[in-house]
Amino acid sequence: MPYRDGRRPGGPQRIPGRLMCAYYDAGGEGIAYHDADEINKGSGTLNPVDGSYLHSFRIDEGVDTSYVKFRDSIDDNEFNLVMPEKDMLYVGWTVPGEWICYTVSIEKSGVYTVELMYTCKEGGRISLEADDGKAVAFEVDSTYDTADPIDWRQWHHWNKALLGEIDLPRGLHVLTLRTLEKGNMNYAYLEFKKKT
Ligand SMILES: [Ca+2]
Ligand SMILES: [Ca+2]
Repeated sequence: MPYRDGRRPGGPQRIPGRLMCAYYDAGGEGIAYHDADEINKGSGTLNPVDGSYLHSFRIDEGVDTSYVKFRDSIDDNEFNLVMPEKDMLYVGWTVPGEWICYTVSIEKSGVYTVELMYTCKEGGRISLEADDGKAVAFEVDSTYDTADPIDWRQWHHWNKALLGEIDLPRGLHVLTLRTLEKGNMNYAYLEFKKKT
């Protein structure tokens, strides 16, 4: 799947389907997102400023973004529960109280299952809400593995899990993803499937 240029969002993401978490809306702090600080701790900080697309992705924004690295057993490690896709962008450095907006085009009203491709160092809790509707909270299971001797890699144990269900309205809406508890999670994508 080709990645759109997140700096110029190419229109709403579609539901059912995969919602790429790094492709949040334009508009900046307080409008499209709230982040704990103004720095992107991935692009331009952890990842060097070298002009490459993945290293400079949304470099001037507060949301912290990085990408799946298939080298040195960073993200291609033996502790993954589900292997992520190489170079897949994700939102990391998540802190409780942060939120991110996504304009979505929803094909049909109804109940959708929600899966998350993620890492989670210590368990956590997130929520989703459409427009100013009722937020639905989801528990996120920890991917911490005591067998991994490298402490920083606890942020790189990927999993894809069914979080639960959400009732969504048809048409164009704004979904808000909130980090409620604990943080220390990386969000690659949410996957929505219509329940029949
Ligand atoms: Ca930040
Ligand atoms: Ca953050």
